[in-house]
Amino acid sequence: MIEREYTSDVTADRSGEQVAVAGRVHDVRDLGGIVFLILRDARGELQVVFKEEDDADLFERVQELNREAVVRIEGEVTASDQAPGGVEMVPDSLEVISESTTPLPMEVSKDVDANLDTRLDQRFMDLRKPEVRAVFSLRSKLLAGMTAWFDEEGFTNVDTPLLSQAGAEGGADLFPVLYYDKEAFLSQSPQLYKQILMGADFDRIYEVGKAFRAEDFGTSRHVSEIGMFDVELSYIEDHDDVMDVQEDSLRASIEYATEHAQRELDVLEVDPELPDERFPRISFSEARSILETEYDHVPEDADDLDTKGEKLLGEYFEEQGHPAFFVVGFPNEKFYYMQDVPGDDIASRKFDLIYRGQEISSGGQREHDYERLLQRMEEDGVDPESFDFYLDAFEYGMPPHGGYGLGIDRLVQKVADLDNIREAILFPRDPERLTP
Ligand code: AMO
Repeated sequence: MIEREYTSDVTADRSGEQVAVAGRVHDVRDLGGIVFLILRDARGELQVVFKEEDDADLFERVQELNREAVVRIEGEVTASDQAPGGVEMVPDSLEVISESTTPLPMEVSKDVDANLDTRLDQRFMDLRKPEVRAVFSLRSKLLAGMTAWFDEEGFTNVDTPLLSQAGAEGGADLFPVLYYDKEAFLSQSPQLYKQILMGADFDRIYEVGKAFRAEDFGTSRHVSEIGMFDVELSYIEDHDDVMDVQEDSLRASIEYATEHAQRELDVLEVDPELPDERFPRISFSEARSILETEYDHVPEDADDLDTKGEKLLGEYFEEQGHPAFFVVGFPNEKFYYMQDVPGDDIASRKFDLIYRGQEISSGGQREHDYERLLQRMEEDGVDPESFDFYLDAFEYGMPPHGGYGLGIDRLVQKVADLDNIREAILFPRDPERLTP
């Protein structure tokens, strides 16, 4: 490894010590006879002061540097009241590791705003901004906290195929791919495989994977390649058991992030801490009636909540101190695999989790009865013959089970309080974007 310290470790109390730092030339300010170089590395910035009278050769070389060049500087730590963070460095040597061309395709400075398209076009440069990269360290910690919870609770981490012959949830949103001489599809959900694994006695599983949806939405909450945290568990009493898992794991994830990503949360100026009370669980009809009586809003589709409806309900519960809540029992649930129990006082055992005014996860109890599943498929116009590989797992005995899919990108978007889901994805894919 190249010998260096992070700028965040170069503190005023180390005044007088010799250190080496490496990173980018964030800025060079020439004040005539004195040049301030701001060096930026992965963890912060450090001011390095070059004086003509101290070393004319170094002074000349620093003036030739372009912003964003990669350098390594050795020198002495000096406490200084005028310097940012009360510390600066007086250099002994300057090594240019990699030059940068000028002009830059976009500014890395926090004070210069670029629109989202420009930022995504120049993503490598955009990601050099600490506040942009912070989103991804936060994302990493949220996932670490969540997977740690599932490992602790005895769930097995699985991988299901991304290439398949048939889609899990119907045809329209599938991306076809050429698979040798046949047509195959990118996975839109690991749904069918999660359930097959329940039929294979995996008991409790989770998968951190990808889902692909050829949806033609140009919204701030839809993308075509989705980060998905999928969960499935057996021997549940009903959908409430699944919601418990969803809530507890989300709490663990956010708690872990507040413990291990405090710096990132500070940079992003957000505080995702959840209240101690359990998330409210309201029925679909209660949700509709709150919208109608409190906001005079009636979503167009009688069987669903629209984006505006989710947002308004979010405001309603936020005011009562609940950033997250479940809506349970969607009528005419379109997925054949969801359980619809005759005589239930709710329409279906499907739930959505709404967090900060946006659906971030969806799941429920599944139909585990082979005959009823066949019937549901036929009612929905799904040809059971194309799903033999799935149905076989039911024919020979299937425990009651349920699960959910949590949209990781939406979770990160909401925790980091980002306007657009694309900001929560390193290289987002949408109908208009396939590069970089
Ligand atoms: P669903 O289709 O509701 O359910 O998806 C689950 C979650 O995935 C996220 N999501 C998306 N995020 C960004 N862009 C999209 N285009 C997009 N589509 C979905 C959302 C959503 O809540 N098989 C079921 C899950 C289950 O029941 O286990 C499913 O995929 O956060």
